[in-house]
Amino acid sequence: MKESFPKESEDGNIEYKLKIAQTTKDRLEELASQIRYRLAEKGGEAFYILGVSDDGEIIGLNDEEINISLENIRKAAEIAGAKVNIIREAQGKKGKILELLIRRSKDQLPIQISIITIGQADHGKTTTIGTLITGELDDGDGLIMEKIARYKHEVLMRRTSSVTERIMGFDENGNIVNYVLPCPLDEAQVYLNSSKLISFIDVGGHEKYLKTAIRGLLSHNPDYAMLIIAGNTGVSTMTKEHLGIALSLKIPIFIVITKKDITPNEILYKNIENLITLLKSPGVNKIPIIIRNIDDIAISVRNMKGGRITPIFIISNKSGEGLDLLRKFLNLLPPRLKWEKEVSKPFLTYIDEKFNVPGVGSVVSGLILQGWIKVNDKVWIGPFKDGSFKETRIKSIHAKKGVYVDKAQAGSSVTFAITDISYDEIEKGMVLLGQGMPLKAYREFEGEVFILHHPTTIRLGYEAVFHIHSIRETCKLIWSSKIPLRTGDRAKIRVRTRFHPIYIREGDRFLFREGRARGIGIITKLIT
Ligand SMILES: Nc1nc2c(ncn2[C@@H]2O[C@H](COP(=O)(O)OP(=O)(O)OP(=O)(O)O)[C@@H](O)[C@H]2O)c(=O)[nH]1
Ligand SMILES: [Mg+2]
Repeated sequence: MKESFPKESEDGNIEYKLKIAQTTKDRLEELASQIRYRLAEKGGEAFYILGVSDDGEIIGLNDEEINISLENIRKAAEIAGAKVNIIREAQGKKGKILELLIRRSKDQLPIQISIITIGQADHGKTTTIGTLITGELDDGDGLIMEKIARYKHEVLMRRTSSVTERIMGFDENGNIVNYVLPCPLDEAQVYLNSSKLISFIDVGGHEKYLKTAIRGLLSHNPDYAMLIIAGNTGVSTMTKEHLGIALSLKIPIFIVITKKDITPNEILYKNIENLITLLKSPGVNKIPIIIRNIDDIAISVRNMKGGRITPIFIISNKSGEGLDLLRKFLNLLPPRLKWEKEVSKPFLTYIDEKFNVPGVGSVVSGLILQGWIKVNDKVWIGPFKDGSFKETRIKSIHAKKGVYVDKAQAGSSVTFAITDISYDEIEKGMVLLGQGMPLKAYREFEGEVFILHHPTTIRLGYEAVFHIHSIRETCKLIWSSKIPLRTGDRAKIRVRTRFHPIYIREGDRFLFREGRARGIGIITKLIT
């Protein structure tokens, strides 16, 4: 093992153990409660390394010591309701080192990770998600995308236009649940049989669907972004556009290069070289690693949350080459966002889709950002044009297709059937609020902005569409600490919504766009 381990820290997600020799029942209980604590802290998974001392020294154990330690850690994990997976074996000074992943078992809520898939149209986003979740291969001519596309027009046009979520499940041993089901797309079965769920959010890469893609990025709070680049085409305008947005939202990225089967080697290498230059450039400042084996994966997953390490996978959806490493990586990828502390806050969900379901009525969906909710709870919906909110009731909660639940909490993407409101009254960007949330909408706010790109200059009176969660609202610049604003500028600004009051909080991120202009920022003050 070439890399050395950093010193163990209380809040890190790696635990070092030199060895766990013959143990008493009490010692096992103690180890089990430590595992339980680590799992609760880390969202259901933790890495353990056997054969390494507390301060990170790689010592190694002989076969007998390794076997006893492994057996003991397995027993303790079982007491804690978890399973041990061996990630890899390596050699230390005096013997073996074992790297382990301990994962909560499936009788508890699954560990959830959401990954937004970004990149230029036609580079293979939908196809890559499709081969990962079905285990089948593509024919290079749209086979897989046709299978998993959400709408008929998407199949006809060969282009994703919606924001679609698809789930891939791993069981406690790291096997892919989708592959053993009669139908790998059966979300209910995947949900019920998995210990860890990866939700892929697929967006359209065509420029025409950029605003939908931005809504996907802002309203789904993804843990990571998977940037897809076709090997034969390389980095394009929309690749840079999507990458820029993910970077400004501080979402860690990994890259999948597709179409290896139809790309001559010299073109592939040239395109990868250009990509690496882009990733290392000052504005991007990443550390790319081309993934060749399990060692590269083990190093990457331990550092993914930091956001600088950027793994690059090279695959073919047609021959299947490289997909196995990508699956292993996904199995080991840790959740990044901590939802635990949001659960105790009052309930809040931004509506990002609305439906009118015959026999059911108004149905809305969104990611629960705060709190928890149960069936029959009273909530408020709004704001309406006059800034008011209306009382409604949760009739039912849908966790994933076909799975009804009694309650749901922060971090889950769900669908609610609600009463006393018609489909036409509901708008995307409205919120559902629980007891304890202020029933107040705003027309003005202050924020700190960074201008990513503007072809000329921005002056007072400038108008652009602001995206905040699933809100999309034209706002006007009414004050700025710096006038005019140009590409690369940072400033304090005050804006006013043009048409509707909106529900916002201090600390919410916004992104604005108008033609080719882009800016990103954070709300610092709400103005009444
Ligand atoms: N030969 C080959 N073809 C691929 C591969 N991956 C995807 N394709 C093909 O590339 C085309 C585009 O794939 P999609 O998955 O629809 O691309 P997309 O990025 O989702 O495109 P948009 O939805 O428009 O943004 C399809 O015809 C796929 O069959 C691959 O690895 N090898
Ligand atoms: Mg697509």
